[in-house]
Amino acid sequence: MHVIATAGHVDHGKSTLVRALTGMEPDRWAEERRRGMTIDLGFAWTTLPSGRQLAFVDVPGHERFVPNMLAGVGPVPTVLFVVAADEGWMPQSAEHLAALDALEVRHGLLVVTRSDLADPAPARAQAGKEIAATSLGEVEAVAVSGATGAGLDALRSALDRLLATLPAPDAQADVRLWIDRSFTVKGSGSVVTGTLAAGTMRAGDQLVLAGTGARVRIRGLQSLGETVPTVGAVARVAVNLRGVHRDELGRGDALVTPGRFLTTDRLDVRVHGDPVADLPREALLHVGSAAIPVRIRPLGADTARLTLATPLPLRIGDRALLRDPGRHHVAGGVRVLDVRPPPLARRGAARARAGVLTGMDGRPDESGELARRRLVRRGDMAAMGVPVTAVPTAGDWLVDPTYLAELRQSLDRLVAAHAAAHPLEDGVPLEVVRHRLGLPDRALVEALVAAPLALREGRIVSAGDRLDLPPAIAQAVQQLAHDLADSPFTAPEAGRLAELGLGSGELAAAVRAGALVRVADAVVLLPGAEQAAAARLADLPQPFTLSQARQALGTTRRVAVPLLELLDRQGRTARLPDDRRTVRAPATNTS
Ligand SMILES: Nc1nc2c(ncn2[C@@H]2O[C@H](COP(=O)(O)OP(=O)(O)OP(=O)(O)O)[C@@H](O)[C@H]2O)c(=O)[nH]1
Ligand SMILES: [Mg+2]
Repeated sequence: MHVIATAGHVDHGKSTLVRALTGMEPDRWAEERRRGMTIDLGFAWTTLPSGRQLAFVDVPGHERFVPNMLAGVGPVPTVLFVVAADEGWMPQSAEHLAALDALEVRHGLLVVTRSDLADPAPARAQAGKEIAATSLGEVEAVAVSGATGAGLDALRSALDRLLATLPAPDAQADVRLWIDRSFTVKGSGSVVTGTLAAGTMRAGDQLVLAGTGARVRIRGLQSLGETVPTVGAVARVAVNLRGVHRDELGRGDALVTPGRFLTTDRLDVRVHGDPVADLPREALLHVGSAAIPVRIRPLGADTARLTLATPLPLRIGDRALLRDPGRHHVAGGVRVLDVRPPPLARRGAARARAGVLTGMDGRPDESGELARRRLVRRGDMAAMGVPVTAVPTAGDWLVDPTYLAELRQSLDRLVAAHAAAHPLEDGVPLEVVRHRLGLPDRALVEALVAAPLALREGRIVSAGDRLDLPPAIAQAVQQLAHDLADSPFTAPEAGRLAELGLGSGELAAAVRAGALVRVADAVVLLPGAEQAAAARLADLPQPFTLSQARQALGTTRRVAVPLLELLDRQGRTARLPDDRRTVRAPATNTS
């Protein structure tokens, strides 16, 4: 199925056209029919000659009802732009088009209606020119008469051609259904409707009502009047909900996949349109079916911080528009750059933030986001709209590699300073380190501990200091140290380990005690090997290949491959997209 929204000035024949195409009545209210004017959104659907189903969201053209119009087009990426032959381009033609442009709607058709009343050519020429200057670009135009039916077949064919060009929606996407209607059905309870732009909904699914965070369950689904078990985007859907009262539901709220969206009342955005300095301090933010009062704080020439009166489930890259309701003016299109921006409390923070925003374009950027945040939960990153490929350092914490290297250095210093200040204590308590490093989770501190540091009974110790190893193992390790004296990266082969009596249990004990470093399952080196390797690699021309690294370290692939991966994880080296690497931080404690 596809969904298309109408747009255009009042009385230009939008509803008449939808009626003629579908045989359904888009003006649902008695008052609308009495006044001959659309007030609120109307819904109708038809099957095109190709067999494609097409649903219409019919919007009002009167200037008083522009908010309703925006709730209709907000979630719908395709438009049927209507201009009457006998009136031509009018104020709400321009306002509707500005809104579509602000929302960056890219797909549509121009329909010149009422062409039985006047030559459609002038209206078509002007509207075509106006539309071509927007995100819609050049669109196909069809002249019709809703009164005589002339041109309707050509319009149906044009609609088929348009739908054939639309990008396929992502059926796996997280669901965010902006609610445009809610009502109660006797015996069934609460029902909401909306346009599903991406993803799939299934009866029985749990969703979250973004406004309250309440969990709700889909009791039943309808699409185009039929009860169905699942609906895939793009589609009109009616959702019968369990566990929620009608009063809690309304236009502008959204049903979202649990855990996959953050609601936010603070956004950093790029504004396309009026210069940011000329924007009013307060405006309405229209996004999806929502219209929320916002305060605007200019940051850069085209960036601003918005504070929303009500939080919304938004993601990086979302498009919205700012409207000055008093002036009937679309002030600008908005692209969301950040849904968890930092506070701007300190002097100079706003200017610094403007500088950061200059480099952001609303496209999800995993490494940039990680570098800016330094530390972020994987789930939060995904919920912000950034697909995650990085591997968590601990738990679900993602850590920026540069920051990770800094943390390791701080930890080294901290442990050394503590040992100097408290010579009789056995290492630093984990919690003290967590606090000093300002980390939110002990698991992160544990992940920082690498040889020659080790974790022992809740404290971080410098493993070289004390080896609580059974003498046999300690002796075997001594032998290994001797073996490795001249070529520290030629890890002992299985045969040599067996010879020394170092089975998997003994190796584990030695690793635990910090007497050995585990690089891979059966690959062990002496403490300090990572620092030493990083130091050697730093002498290579940067970046270097695996084979160059292997030669510099004087070892085999068996050791070099996992050792480099370990260095990557420790933030000592960074892997480039072409698989070459660079050394990141100056190696410390070179042994
Ligand atoms: N002669 C003629 N009249 C038309 C045609 N299309 C619409 N009309 C008339 O124009 C008037 C407005 O039509 P609507 O379809 O309600 O216009 P609309 O764009 O839906 O108006 P709003 O929803 O209020 O913005 C009605 O009286 C229609 O009968 C047409 O093709 N030819
Ligand atoms: Mg109408």
